[in-house]
Amino acid sequence: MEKKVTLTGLQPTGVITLGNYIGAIGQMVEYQEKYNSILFIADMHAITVPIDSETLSKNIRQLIALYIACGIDPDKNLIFLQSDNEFHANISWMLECNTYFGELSRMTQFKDKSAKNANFSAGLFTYPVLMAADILAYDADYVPVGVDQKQHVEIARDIAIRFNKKYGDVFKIPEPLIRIEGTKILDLQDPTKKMSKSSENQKGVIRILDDADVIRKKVNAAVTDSIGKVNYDPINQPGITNLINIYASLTGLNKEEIAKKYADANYGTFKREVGDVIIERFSAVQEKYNDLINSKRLDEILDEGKEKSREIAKKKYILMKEKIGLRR
Ligand code: ATP
Ligand code: LTN
Repeated sequence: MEKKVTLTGLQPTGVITLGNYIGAIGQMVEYQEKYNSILFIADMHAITVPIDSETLSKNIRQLIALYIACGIDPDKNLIFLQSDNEFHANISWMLECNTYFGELSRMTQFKDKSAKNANFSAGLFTYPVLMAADILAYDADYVPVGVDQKQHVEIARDIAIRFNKKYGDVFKIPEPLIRIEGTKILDLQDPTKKMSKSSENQKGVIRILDDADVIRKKVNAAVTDSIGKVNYDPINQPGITNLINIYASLTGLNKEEIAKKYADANYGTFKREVGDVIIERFSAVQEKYNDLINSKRLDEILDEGKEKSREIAKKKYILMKEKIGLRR
């Protein structure tokens, strides 16, 4: 039986966080054994908000190195840069003409991000259509994402269904793949907010290249509550629940097992153990990252990915043109 296709992308908007690692990359490391995996860098999405060019190009290289350092195997995954493949933007335009203004206006990410900036770009608004192009060009069966991106995968489905109805069978209908545990890792200082790469408050965000002592400090300073018992309770104990989610995602234990294991422990002890598992996991990643960041191997991986991804997306682009009635 042919393997199913999983596809996901991350934006090069900063050093990836524990949230990205758990919500996106960690999943892909598991899936690469089972699926035909495609992992790309959504650099065209990153320019929907202001970002300076030097930072962007540094982030792109860093993110590729981090993918691999986190265990993404270039022999098992198609790895590429979105901007290396012009068919994404071309396909996106044809999809945009089959997307409603109203449905894009309902996207919560757009509402949140546009509210932060009086003068936001049109790209921020059409962002989900480019994302639909990323997914639909490769006939992805599954799109592993954190829960915040579910709505975008759903709109990709809606657009695909609409396009197929109008023009015939062109796209496979993708499904989001969302893990229950660790699906949304929260900011350690404000557990009502997700831990985000572009967050301004550094203390609440653990980054994959943070030193061990920095990680230790951030975990120790995580906001908790006055209940004093390690318990999974998102409403009354959001901070501790977040730490349980982190611990669960990195150890494979479930939340009941963790609550039981730490039933008699104080928060300090639990935080130390959470810190230990993060430090252990990240120091292995950092070692590999340092070997890779300046190596030629990275460029070879990108060149290969560019060629292969263009080959696949071009086929879909030509089929779309033909179905729409444009000259092939
Ligand atoms: P930004 O701050 O630039 O919006 P981000 O940290 O939210 O970035 P994205 O690049 O938007 O990250 O997302 C990359 C992937 O990581 C997505 O699949 C997203 O769902 C997942 N992800 C992001 N933050 C978290 C989180 N806190 N918990 C779990 N998954 C997350
Ligand atoms: N919007 C996503 C990044 C992204 C993506 C995609 C994820 C762009 N294109 C296609 C999955 C599939 C984000 O911000 N995390």
